[in-house]
Amino acid sequence: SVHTRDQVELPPPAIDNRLTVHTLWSEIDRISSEQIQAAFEGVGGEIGWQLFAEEGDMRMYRREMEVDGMVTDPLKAMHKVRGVTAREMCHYFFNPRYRYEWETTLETMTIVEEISSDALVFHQTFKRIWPASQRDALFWSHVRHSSTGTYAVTNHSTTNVDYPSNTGACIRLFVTVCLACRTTYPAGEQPTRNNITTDIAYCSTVNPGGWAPAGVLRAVYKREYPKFLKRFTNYVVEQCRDKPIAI
Ligand code: 16C
Repeated sequence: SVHTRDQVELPPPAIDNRLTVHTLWSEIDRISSEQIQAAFEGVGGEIGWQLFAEEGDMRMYRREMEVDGMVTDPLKAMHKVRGVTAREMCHYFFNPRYRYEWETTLETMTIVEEISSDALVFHQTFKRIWPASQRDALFWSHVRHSSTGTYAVTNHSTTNVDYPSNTGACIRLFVTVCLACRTTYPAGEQPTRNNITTDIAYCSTVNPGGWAPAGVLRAVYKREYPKFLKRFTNYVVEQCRDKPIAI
């Protein structure tokens, strides 16, 4: 059939009208714009990004930062993947149907609200990191095609009366994540799986929300962020291999 890969569920090329009338719209629009704008900005200059992982085309940088004694090191990763498009990357990152297949830190995921085809609210619980308490997060997630040809997913913590924080076993953490992607192919050619390259910028800031030992936390993210980005990008390449290209 023509809908071999649920074409209707790919990230839409324009913002869904149902999102622009939602109470979260102004926040979602502002934070997504800021994140996408900053995503491809370089890691040179004075802000002090330190390279901590490098493998093939993947580079990961962090800045050491503490807020109220808690490690909140911002992370920035750059990667290059061949054979898949920016839109496909964002489709697999945004759509909850695939999340358990690539996200290894997850214990549970609940869709709290379906705002529109391009915005959802999630509650997630994560695997516990010994000796800290288990964490959960509540965040909106928005996928968009921006004017510069970039596709991006932005995730940012929010609140919901039905999901109060710090009432059960979990401590609520706070997250701002942006996966921004753009695809290039040789001028004058049609895009195919053999000639496209997608540049990826992944930025993440996690505030643990309560006590967690700094050394353990830094050791965990140094291991987990590279693992995530390699696993996720390999997953998308595998998923797309025999499917028609979605630009
Ligand atoms: O962006 C990613 N995933 C998205 C979809 O799930 C979404 C998720 C954001 C949450 C990121 C916070 C993850 C905290 C995990 C804590 C448990 C880790 C268990 C490790 C296994 C034993 O945007 C991909 C996210 C990749 C996350 C890498 C791990 C980062 C650790 C950061 C430090 C967490 C502090 C926890 C305090 C105990």
